[in-house]
Amino acid sequence: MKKTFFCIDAHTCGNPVRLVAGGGPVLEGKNMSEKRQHFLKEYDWIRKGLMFEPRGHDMMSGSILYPAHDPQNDIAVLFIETSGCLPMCGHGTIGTITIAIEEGLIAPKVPGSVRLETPAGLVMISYKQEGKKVKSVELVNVPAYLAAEGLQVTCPDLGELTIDVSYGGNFYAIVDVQANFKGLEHYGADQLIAWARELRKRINAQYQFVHPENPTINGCSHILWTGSVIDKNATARNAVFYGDKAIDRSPCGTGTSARMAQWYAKGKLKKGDAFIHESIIGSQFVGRIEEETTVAGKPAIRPSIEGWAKVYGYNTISIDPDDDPYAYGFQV
Ligand code: PYC
Repeated sequence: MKKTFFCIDAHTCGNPVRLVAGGGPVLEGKNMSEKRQHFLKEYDWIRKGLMFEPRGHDMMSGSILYPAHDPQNDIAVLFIETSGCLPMCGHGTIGTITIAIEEGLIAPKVPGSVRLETPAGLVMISYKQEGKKVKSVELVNVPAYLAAEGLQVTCPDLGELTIDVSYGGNFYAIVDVQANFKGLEHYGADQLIAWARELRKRINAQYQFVHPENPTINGCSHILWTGSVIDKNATARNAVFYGDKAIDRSPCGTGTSARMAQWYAKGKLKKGDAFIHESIIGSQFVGRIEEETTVAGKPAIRPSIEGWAKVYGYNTISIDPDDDPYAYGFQV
């Protein structure tokens, strides 16, 4: 049966965000982590239909808003991406909040701030507005921590690599510049994607990553390649691989959080320091360590990430399996 979704499209520093403003399913669960599980079980066809070609593309990413479960909070979000339903998405949060405020989809209790429930936990937002336009969004993320250091894994063509795995709302394998990896600027995006796909498979076959406070968050889902900055004022640059074919066009909010946690654990970044992270296309997020904390006894940080988004389209999209063999999308 044909289903129709009312979507508002934006991009955050270059990476897409498609907010489903109408047509999203009613989900069961007492928090967003449980609702995420319900969506994955019953409604994943919506994600596939709206994210993959022909309605989306390899990098497509989006969200669906739900009422908050705790009356203190303003709103709750489910992230939908080509990669699945991420527990947390930084660029998705910045885009979703920009759309939701500019389009009047939410009315925060305190103007200029939003308490957002995500599957990974509570995220505190502040945003700056000029007239109707949201100029910037800063999110204070869930606690981020370095999960493992100095792991060995063999990458096709490159050979043996030493990686760290860090959590910033998703688990990231961070590939720093080293003898067998010269830096992301030395390789093509297609090459980084092909290596990352294989590397992720090998990392997850050799090692296990489970969030100690929420076992539904598990597995190393993202590969963060590092390299030299374009803008000399930037702290670092990255190319984050996710899904099967995507490289984040934004500097990646959860990836930036994971990398800040890695630098913090190695004594390279301290509370209050700015961390200006550059993406593969040169767009920037500004990160900062807001708080030192712990996750299951491990040193952790609560990072903030600031960026901007641009709303550019209104999209009424139908998914009709009765007369469309590609209703639920495809990948080539
Ligand atoms: O910004 O956290 C992020 C993100 C994850 C995957 C793509 N973007």
